[in-house]
Parts: sequence; C-alpha cells; structure tokens
Amino acid sequence: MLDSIPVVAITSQVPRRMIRTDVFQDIPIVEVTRTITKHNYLVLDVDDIPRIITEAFFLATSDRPGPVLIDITKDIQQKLAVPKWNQPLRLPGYMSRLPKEPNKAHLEQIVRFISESNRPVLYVGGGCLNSGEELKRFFELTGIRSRSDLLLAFGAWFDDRVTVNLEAFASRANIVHIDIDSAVIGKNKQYHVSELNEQKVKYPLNQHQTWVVQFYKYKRPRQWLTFGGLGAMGFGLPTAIVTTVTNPGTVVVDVDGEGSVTEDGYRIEQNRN
Ligand SMILES: Cc1ncc(C[n+]2csc(CCOP(=O)(O)OP(=O)(O)O)c2C)c(N)n1
Repeated sequence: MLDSIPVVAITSQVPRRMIRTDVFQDIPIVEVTRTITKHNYLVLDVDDIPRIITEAFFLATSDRPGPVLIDITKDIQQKLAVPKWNQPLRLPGYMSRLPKEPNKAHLEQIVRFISESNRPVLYVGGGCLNSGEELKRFFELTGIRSRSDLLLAFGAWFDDRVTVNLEAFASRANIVHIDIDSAVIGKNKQYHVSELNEQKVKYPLNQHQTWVVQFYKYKRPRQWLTFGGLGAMGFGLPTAIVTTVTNPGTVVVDVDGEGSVTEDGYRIEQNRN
C-alpha cells in the first residue's frame, strides 16, 4: 500500500461453516489485512467470483494503485458453477470519489507561481510513473532545472526519508503539491510560501538506498525499483533477477548492502535444499 503497487492476492480460507471455530488454519485474513490493503473480500457465494475478480483488478490498478486481497473459502472453491461474466461492478462509493477534472483556478495559480518564480524545482514521485511523456513536455515547456524558490511536488509526498528535517525542508519556498491521493496532500508538510534550503541526507541504515536516491541520475520513469515503504532487506537481489528475466537485453544493476545480500543467501540456501 505504501508504495502504491497494484497487487491482487488470492488466499484460501477454511470452509464457511468452520470460520471462527479455531479449526486448523482458521485465520481471519480479511480482518488481519484490512489496514494494509486498499480493499479486500471474503467470498461466500460462488456466483460473486467473476464480479469480485473484475472489481479487484480495477481497484488495484485505478486511482492510487494498491493491494487487494480476495479470500475464498474452501467449499466455495470446490463448487461447480457456470460463471456469469460482465456483471456490473458494485463500487458506487469508490467511483464517486475518483478524482474529478482539476480545478481551473488552481491550475492558473500554479502557472502564475511558475512564471513569477526565479528558480523553481520539480520534486517528482512514483505518482508520475505513468505520465513520463507529459512530465517531459512540462519540463521542456517550463525549462525548470535548478533549485529553488518554488517546489513543485508531483505524485510525491513529503516522506521522512525525503525531508529528514521537516521544519528546515523547503522552509522558505512556495510549495505546489499535486497528487491523486488526497490523503497525502498536506501530510507532514503544508503547501505554503517560502524558499528551499538544500538538505544533506544522512542515514545510518539502508545507506545503499539513500545513495541511489541522492546520486543516481534518472532520465525517465521506471528505472529504479526499491523497497520503498517498508524497507525489507533482501528485496534487491531477487528483484534484480526477476527484472533481468522479464527485460531481456537490459542491463540491471543491484545496488545493495552486504547485510541485505546475506539475507538472500539464507533463502537461496533454503530453496537449494
Ligand atoms: C528483513 C529486514 N530485517 C531487518 C531490517 C532492519 N534493518 C534496516 S537497515 C538494516 C541494515 C542494512 O544493512 P545493509 O543491507 O548492509 O545496508 P547498508 O545500510 O550497509 O547500505 C537492518 C538490519 C529490515 N529493514 N528488513
């Protein structure tokens, strides 16, 4: 959820009549995962499966993407049914909350900020991954390059890994914050008028990640895969392997810490046995 990665997980539940009897492997996974999924389902009727699967993929990939879990009881899995495809989605609340067209007055204000600013800077996050071309065009049109009396944060939020010292970060810059998820707007950092101070980032842990953030020169989206929100050690090597396999001919570099690679070593050893 933290990294906005679209995932649909299908899990298996004990038969309906055994739910909450403490029978072997009786886990209320829908309750357990409620706060760490974008949405989740417990399937209690076989005829719901086509609609729920369609909804799950729609939810996982639309708006701010995220993980969706579908828990299917064993007795439902074993039922025979003739699926009815093309059932209408039942997501009225979600649909009504999807972002509307941007507010024209806000856009005009942003354009005015940019034209009046001497040294605007762009702070771009994963929310712009699907807008690489538009972003490039914006960049070319505005000629934004250096830092900065105006911070334009697009599809990014003021994560503590970025700001380090919240008070000092962009403490005297105008901040324009654009994001699909209203929950991250105004989180940690209010958009307000001032000037950007350069920050030196220093972390005792996961330094390899911080180094990439600071020193790697990105030219386009989707060049870097990282263990964003949860910092799970051991993420790098298997991710690099999968990326190599799924992108034949591409050079893939794993920037890693020896501690993290050691964790992979244990898993490789376990799988070998
Ligand atoms: C699976 C897991 N275990 C423990 C931690 C806690 N932790 C965060 S960073 C870190 C050390 C990382 O060392 P290394 O991989 O060598 O990276 P470096 O900081 O040297 O770049 C630990 C133990 C974690 N994030 N993930």
